[in-house]
Amino acid sequence: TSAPLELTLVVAATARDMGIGANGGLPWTGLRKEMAYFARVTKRGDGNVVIMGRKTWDSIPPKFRPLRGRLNVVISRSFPPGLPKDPAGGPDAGPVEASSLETALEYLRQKKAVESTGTTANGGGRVFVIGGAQIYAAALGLAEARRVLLTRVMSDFSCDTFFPLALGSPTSAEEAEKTASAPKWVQRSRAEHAAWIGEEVPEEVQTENGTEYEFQMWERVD
Ligand code: FOL
Repeated sequence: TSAPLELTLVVAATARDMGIGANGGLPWTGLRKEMAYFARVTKRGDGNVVIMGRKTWDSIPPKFRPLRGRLNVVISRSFPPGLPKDPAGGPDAGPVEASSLETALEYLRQKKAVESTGTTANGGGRVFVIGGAQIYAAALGLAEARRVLLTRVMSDFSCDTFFPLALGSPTSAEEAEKTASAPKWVQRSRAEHAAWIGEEVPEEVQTENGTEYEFQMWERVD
């Protein structure tokens, strides 16, 4: 009876092995413009949501959390089971505490349903999954996961946490065999990417503090 909730994963990962984290934080420091892109894209529009795991929440500097201008949903198995409660407080209240990704999505679906009756605002925006590895894996197992905004970091960094999907790495025949039935992901053009995020996407490789990276958008086709 309502449009299915769409999930967009947002991630920065090393090109070689999809590394996303080290020692509880990001593998790199000082990619300030990259982080600014993350903030702009997840904020643009009204009523956007960021879903993250508890370890990712802990990794965000306290002065930046909850991430401003977005409804923050944090997932931990140690939160009470069942439908999460609305957060107390104003527009930057939160976070919403959910015991699983599924209950988080159920909460957002209800919020959307309520919103469409005109009873309240919020919940009608884009839903971004911002990590970490366990939450990305759970999201990628759902039909709702439609898109990945990937920042491909060309430099190598030592990582202990990895994005659980290879995007844009050459696929061997054996790999192709075992992934034949898996969802197919395709990279969208720079123009399609720009249209979706609502801002220009630079064509050239970005460099900050000697680290090269590139902004990409991937979509699932099935
Ligand atoms: N996706 C991308 N593209 N880059 C990332 O760095 C990234 N990081 C996470 C998830 N997806 C990502 C998870 N880690 C903040 C800190 C860590 C973090 C996510 C967000 C954070 O403090 N964000 C602030 C911006 C602060 C600033 O401007 O420096 C925010 O308001 O979003």
